[in-house]
Amino acid sequence: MSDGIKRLRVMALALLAVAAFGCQEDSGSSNDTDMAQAGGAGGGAGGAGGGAGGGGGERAVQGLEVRVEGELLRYREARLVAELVYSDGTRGAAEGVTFSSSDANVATVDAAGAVMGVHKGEVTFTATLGDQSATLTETVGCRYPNFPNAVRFNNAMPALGWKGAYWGDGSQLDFSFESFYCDAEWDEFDSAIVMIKAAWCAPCTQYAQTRLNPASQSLREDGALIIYVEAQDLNGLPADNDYANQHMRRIIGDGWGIRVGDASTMATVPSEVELPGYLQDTDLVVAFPTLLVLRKRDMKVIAESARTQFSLPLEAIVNDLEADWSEIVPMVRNNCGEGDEEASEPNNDFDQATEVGPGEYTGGICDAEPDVYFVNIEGAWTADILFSHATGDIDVVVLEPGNNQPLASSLTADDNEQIQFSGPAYLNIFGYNGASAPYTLNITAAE
Ligand SMILES: [Ca+2]
Ligand SMILES: [Ca+2]
Ligand SMILES: [Ca+2]
Repeated sequence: MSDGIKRLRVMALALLAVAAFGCQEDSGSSNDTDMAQAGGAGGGAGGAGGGAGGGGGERAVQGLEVRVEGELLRYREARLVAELVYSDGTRGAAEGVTFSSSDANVATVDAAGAVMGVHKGEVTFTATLGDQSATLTETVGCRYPNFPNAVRFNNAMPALGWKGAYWGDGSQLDFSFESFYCDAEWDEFDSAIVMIKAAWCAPCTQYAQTRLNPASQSLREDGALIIYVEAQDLNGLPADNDYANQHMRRIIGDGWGIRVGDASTMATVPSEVELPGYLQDTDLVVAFPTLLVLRKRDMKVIAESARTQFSLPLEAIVNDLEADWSEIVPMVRNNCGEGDEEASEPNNDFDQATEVGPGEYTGGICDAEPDVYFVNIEGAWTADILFSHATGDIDVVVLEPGNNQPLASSLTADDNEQIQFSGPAYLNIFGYNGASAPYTLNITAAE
């Protein structure tokens, strides 16, 4: 396992291929084509119909018919097509038809007949042309989007579920992504934030305590459901729902959000199959914590923490679910003064690390890159990073090459961070979400 602080590996991550934003619309695009063709044909036929209506032809209009093209499903588009039926049994396109829906909470329809499923239920559409009208009663269903058998960026989240999940207040529920996507009871949310964590992981505890839980009510108001997934217990073994509940209660009390354990993960579509450990085994999870943001309308993973060297800017993401979050480059407002940047720049990765021993060093996080120091001390040592949180929130971790899971971390939202470690190690100092500030690094060796 390796870290959520993949954020630090700026260079390596910049090379990650960005998944192409393929537009695999389901029924919508093919219906667009159908409509374009129907519309084209309709131009000619409509002319003929107009002639008939005008009394110039032999056929008389007998009625109007309306049908739906495509499946009526929640969050998907379908199309209403209206045709005139003539006394001789022929049909022709109807021009200038107006459409309406009996219940916009079940499905909406626009002037061109484009239907959007809103909720499961029954709805009646009416097509009107002059004194002709036709109705069609249909049922809107819900079908979870197609998904790969893994968690992948820009793909729909696998349809997982948990029986006996917990809310922060200790009450229980059966939760599934399918229900979240399909059922009106989850209407208050248009996104979900999934934090995949481990009880043994100190950065996870710090992130839950100092970042996510304090922001939970604000994120909720922005329509985001928070789901804490406890992947492993203190011994590194898969944790179940009960363990997740107990552990989260210990670290964030009754903080708002759902708590589940990865040992209790199930596949809920199409059938219920136990999938213990599914999330921690998925390739995308290379470190704890891993954060995912899911967009409800297509259940796609629109942001994930393994792609960025910085923590996900959750507020910004859940407030702009249609934006491209594939490459998150935080806005850095340089808060360094002249001469604050240390002479050892560039020092942005392991290869460029500045070797240091006990002593005091001044520097600054002045851009989006970290400052990497190689602390060359055989015994125990302490690193204190002194700065003003009001100027910029600096965090620090100990990382080793080839392992994304921090060996030690200090990720608070206060002034100053402190790390204790033993033996030679790489210290990575960085700004949280693009923060910038000058700092003093004090390294002391144990007696
Ligand atoms: Ca620097
Ligand atoms: Ca640097
Ligand atoms: Ca900090």
